[in-house]
Amino acid sequence: MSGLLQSLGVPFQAVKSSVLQLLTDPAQLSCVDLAVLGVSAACVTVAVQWTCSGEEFRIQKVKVRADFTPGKVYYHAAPPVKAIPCLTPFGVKLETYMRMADIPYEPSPQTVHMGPKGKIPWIEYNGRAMGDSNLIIEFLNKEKGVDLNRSLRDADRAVSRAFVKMLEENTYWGFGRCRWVDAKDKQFEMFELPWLVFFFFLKPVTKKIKKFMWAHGIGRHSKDELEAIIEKDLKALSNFLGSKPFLMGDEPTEADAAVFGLLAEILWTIPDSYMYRIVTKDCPNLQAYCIRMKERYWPDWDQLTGNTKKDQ
Ligand SMILES: N[C@@H](CCC(=O)N[C@@H](CS)C(=O)NCC(=O)O)C(=O)O
Repeated sequence: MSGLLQSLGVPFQAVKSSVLQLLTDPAQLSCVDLAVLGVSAACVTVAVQWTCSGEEFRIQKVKVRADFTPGKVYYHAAPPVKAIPCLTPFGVKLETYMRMADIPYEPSPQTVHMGPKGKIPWIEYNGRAMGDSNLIIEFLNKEKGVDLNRSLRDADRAVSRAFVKMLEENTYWGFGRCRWVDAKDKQFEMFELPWLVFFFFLKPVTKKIKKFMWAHGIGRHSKDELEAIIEKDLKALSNFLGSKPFLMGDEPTEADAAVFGLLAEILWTIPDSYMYRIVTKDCPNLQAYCIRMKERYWPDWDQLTGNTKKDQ
């Protein structure tokens, strides 16, 4: 170990003296200084690119705890911020599902670690890491003998699945653009995050979202075209919900976790967006639904969002 530190010491000294030279007397920079600065800049660029990219090589084996309690769910996503207990709709969805199904879970510490699929949320269960909210829900249904859809006929299950897929595979991208592109400069204030987290984690997400949206195809539409598509999604959801208390009827079912996950992010994290206007003004039944779900499953919402890491 000391050998490694010693061998790192030489390049570190070289970088330090070249940077000092650049800052104090750039006219006297030698060729060696220029080479050291060039190599350092290239290393930093590669490191930043690597950190911010979503390439396959970032998907790696995640470390799971060795001392787990058998049968306990260890939940990983983004920590609560001022506006919402979790910054990803899929996280709000998974937590809501576990609350609906009475499955206790232990949230991870206040840091974001991507799961086995390079995404959040994910869980650890009996020493295994598992990614993707839908696969996790299917797994927990079997493992814990849960079926929140037991009252549904096959045709209702089909409709419910179609709505969830519309929201997660289509509407979600409209939300992504509202939050990470259109409202990117408001996030710092909105989420009350420590400056470092905001600058190094949240800011680069804008670039990534644009890349993902382009690859999906939805990012190739003009702003007006995209907004018209998303408006149709939200109005379809609102029309189907109608005056029912929950998506599929009088009692909540699995789809409500996903519907609430996305609507909660729209309602509580992008207040200046057209999506917020649709949910609150054009489709007030969606807003009322969201408040109903929050009151039923998130009595600790204010406590979680009031206890963020600001100024730490
Ligand atoms: N299908 C996944 C979607 C999860 C997802 O897209 N999570 C986003 C945050 S909202 C993420 O981790 N993105 C990081 C990335 O794709 O690099 C699920 O249901 O869990």
